[in-house]
Amino acid sequence: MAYETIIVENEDDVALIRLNRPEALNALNSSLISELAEALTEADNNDKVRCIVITGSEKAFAAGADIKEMAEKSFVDVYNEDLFGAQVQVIERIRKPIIAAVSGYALGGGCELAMICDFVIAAENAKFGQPEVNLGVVAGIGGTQRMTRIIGKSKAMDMHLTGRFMDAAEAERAGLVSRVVPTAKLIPEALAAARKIAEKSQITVKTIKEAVNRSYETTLSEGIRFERRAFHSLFGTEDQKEGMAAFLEKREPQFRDK
Ligand code: CO8
Repeated sequence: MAYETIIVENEDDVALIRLNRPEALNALNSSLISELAEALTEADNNDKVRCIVITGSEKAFAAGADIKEMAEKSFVDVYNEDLFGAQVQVIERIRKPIIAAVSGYALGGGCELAMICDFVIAAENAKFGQPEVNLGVVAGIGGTQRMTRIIGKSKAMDMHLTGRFMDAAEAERAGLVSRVVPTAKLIPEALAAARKIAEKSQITVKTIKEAVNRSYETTLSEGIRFERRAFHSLFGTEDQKEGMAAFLEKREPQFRDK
C-alpha cells in the first residue's frame, strides 16, 4: 500500500511506520492521521507483523496537529466532523504492541500520539510538550487525561498550563518515557525492543497489553480480578506449556501463538 504522509517498512516481523511530512515537522493533518490508522490496522491484521514501531524524523516525531489545516475551522466544523475522533479510536484499539520512538519534537497531538502508544523510547534530543494553551485550545486526543495518569497532576498541569517543553531526561524521570538512548541509536534500539517482543507468544503479549491498559479504565480491585482471570486463562494455551517446559529443560521456548 502506497501512502503519501507516512512510510511503512516491514523489518522481519516488525512494522516500522515513519511519519513523513518533513515540510511541516510531521504535523498531523487529516491525511496523515487517516493513513496512520489504516497502516496500523493493516499491521494489526497481518500475521507476519508481531510488533509495531512509530517514529518520525530526527528533528520531529510530530509537532502537533496541523495548525494550518485547523486554523479557520469553526466549532460546528470540528464538532460535525468529530476532528480526528474516529481515526484516533482506531489507533487506540490496535491489539499488537506499539512502541513510539521519539526524536526531536513531540508536541501537542504528537506528544498525545506518543502516549497512546504502549511505551515510548526517547532519543536524547527529544522534547515533549502540550503547547495548545498558546493557541487558545486544549489537547484533543487524550493529552490532559493520559499525561495526568502517567506523570501526575502537578507536572501535567505545569506542562498544559505553561506550554513548556520537557527534555528527554526530565521525561524519563517523570515516567513519560521508558528509556532514553543516544539519538543516532534510536531506531536500532526501538527495533531491538520490538524484536524482543516479537519473540514472545502473541497471545501473551496481547493479554499483557490488555491488562495494563485495563488499569486506566477501572478500579484496582476490578483490574486485579481481570488480571487474575487473564493469568488463569493463559493456562489454556500451548504457549504456557511450552514456556514453562522450556524453562525447566533449560532451553529457549518456541512459541507458536497457540
Ligand atoms: N502545524 C502546521 N505546521 C507546522 C506545525 C504544526 N503543528 N509545526 C511546525 N510547522 C511548520 C512550520 O509552520 C514551518 O513551516 P514553514 O516553513 O512553511 O513556515 C515548518 O513546520 C518548520 O517549523 P518552524 O520554522 O517553526 O521550525 P522551528 O525549528 O523554528 O520550530 C517548533 C519548531 C518549536 C516545533 C515550532 O514549529 C512550533 O512551535 N510548532 C507548533 C507546535 C504546536 O503548537 N503544536 C500543537 C499544535 S495543536 C495540537 O496538537 C492539538 C492536538 C489536538 C488533536 C490532535 C489530533 C491528531
